[in-house]
Amino acid sequence: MALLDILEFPDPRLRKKAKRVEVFDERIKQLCDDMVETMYEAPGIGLAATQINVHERVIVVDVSEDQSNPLKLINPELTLTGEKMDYQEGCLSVPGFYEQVSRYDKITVKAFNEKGEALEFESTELEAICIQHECDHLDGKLFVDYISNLKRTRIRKKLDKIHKEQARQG
Ligand code: GNR
Ligand code: NI
Repeated sequence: MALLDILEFPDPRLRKKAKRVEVFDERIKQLCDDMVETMYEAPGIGLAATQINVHERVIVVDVSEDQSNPLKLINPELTLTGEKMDYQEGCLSVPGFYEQVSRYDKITVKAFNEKGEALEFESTELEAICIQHECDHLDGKLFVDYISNLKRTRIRKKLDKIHKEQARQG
């Protein structure tokens, strides 16, 4: 297993659209395992491959308290149902900033597991929010795209400054 570096906004690589996984092999299993380890270490409740600079349609999610049951979803496709609800979101790629985002509270998920087996299930509440957030990453979208230009610019400037300081310190 390995811990992977997480890209941070406004890194342009976070804007790339991920490609579908075509081959379910040992490499994909290893990628899923490394992503789960990286998510738990962060800690976060989800991670998309885009965030670790792998532009393939793979996400991992675990909203449980005890970090015992990671969902590994490949080529996920969502059907949005239910009603929209506001929730204060954060993102490992936008560290330290939290804003209200409106998402559907119920979704149907079609995906493949790391063995290439088809899955279909319903998801609600925080898990549904997280899966929508992760699927956005695969299309190059971030939660800050849903907030005002003013707020997004402020966040970008603050993170730019932090990144410059980090670069100076090495
Ligand atoms: O850890 C995370 N918490 C979170 C909280 C509210 C809505 C979405 C998330 S996902 C985030 C981890 C992350 O950045 N995944 O891409
Ligand atoms: Ni995120």
